[in-house]
Amino acid sequence: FLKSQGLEYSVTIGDLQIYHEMDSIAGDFPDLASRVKIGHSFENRSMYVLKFGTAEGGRRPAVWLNAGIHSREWISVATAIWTARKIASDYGKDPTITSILEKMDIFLLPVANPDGYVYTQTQNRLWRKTRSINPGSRCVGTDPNRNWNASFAGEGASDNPCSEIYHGPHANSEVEVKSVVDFIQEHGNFKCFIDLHSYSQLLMYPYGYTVKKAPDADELDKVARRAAKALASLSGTTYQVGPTCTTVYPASGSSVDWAYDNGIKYAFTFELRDTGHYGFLLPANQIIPTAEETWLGLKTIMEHVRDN
Ligand code: ING
Ligand code: ZN
Repeated sequence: FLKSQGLEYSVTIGDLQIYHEMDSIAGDFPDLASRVKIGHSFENRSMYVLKFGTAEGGRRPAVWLNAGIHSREWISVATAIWTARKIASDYGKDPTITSILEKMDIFLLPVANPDGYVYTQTQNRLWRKTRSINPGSRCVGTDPNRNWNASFAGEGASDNPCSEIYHGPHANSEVEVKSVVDFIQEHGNFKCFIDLHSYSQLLMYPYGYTVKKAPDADELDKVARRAAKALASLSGTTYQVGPTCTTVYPASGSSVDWAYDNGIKYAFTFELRDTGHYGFLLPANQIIPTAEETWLGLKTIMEHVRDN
């Protein structure tokens, strides 16, 4: 997928090349990684997560890494799949990720919106939403980051199916969202939920649906600032840190607000590179640099989760 030093984005061969890379990681690290099907998309594509874990059975405390919920944000998907191989190959070598995996499992969903992702590669590079049909409208798709059961249909979401931030007919109407919700609830021991988006270089925590301060805002702010500092240490990329609502804009029905309100305290959103020069069309030669710096931020957060 990330060809010769990552100088190209994937060209889709068949349907989702990235699923082959997930298989390949699971095959290369059979004692650590496995590919798990958590459901399917509206157009019936499989939804796969990579599970990283060192314990036999049981439900260890777990981290959910989510990417590609908005299909045009390709750097999110690319960063996620790079991160997957990094986790697997650094286990047993890098003491930080090794100690994280001695206590916790990591579940990584690189393509949370597979139909949209394929559509951006074949029809419309800037498609954001799912590809579900809206009865009574010619417009297609729901914003999967407005569809979660967290102040659903509140501020910063639209009831117009033609809007880029259409919340959908009801919470969890999108099968892609419902699949993640069911998996996380069934598991019952997630401590951390991180959603990767682009672009703007922001690191945010709840809430998006209200300007009210989250009960854990002070702790989350401290962790996020430490993570942003670690991220910047690699090559100077600066991130702004704060609650979603006031750092970017009000938005209801988001994944991280749902996670937070359902007991997953460490809920963060990264808005990856850049700040708008290339925007969603970030050149491929920035994939590896983005993934490498983001990894330092992710590790900082997961270390904190490990110790708390
Ligand atoms: N930004 C996010 C969006 O869904 C966001 C911002 C983050 C909203 C977290 C709510 C919660 O609009 C992008 N670029 O998608
Ligand atoms: Zn997004």
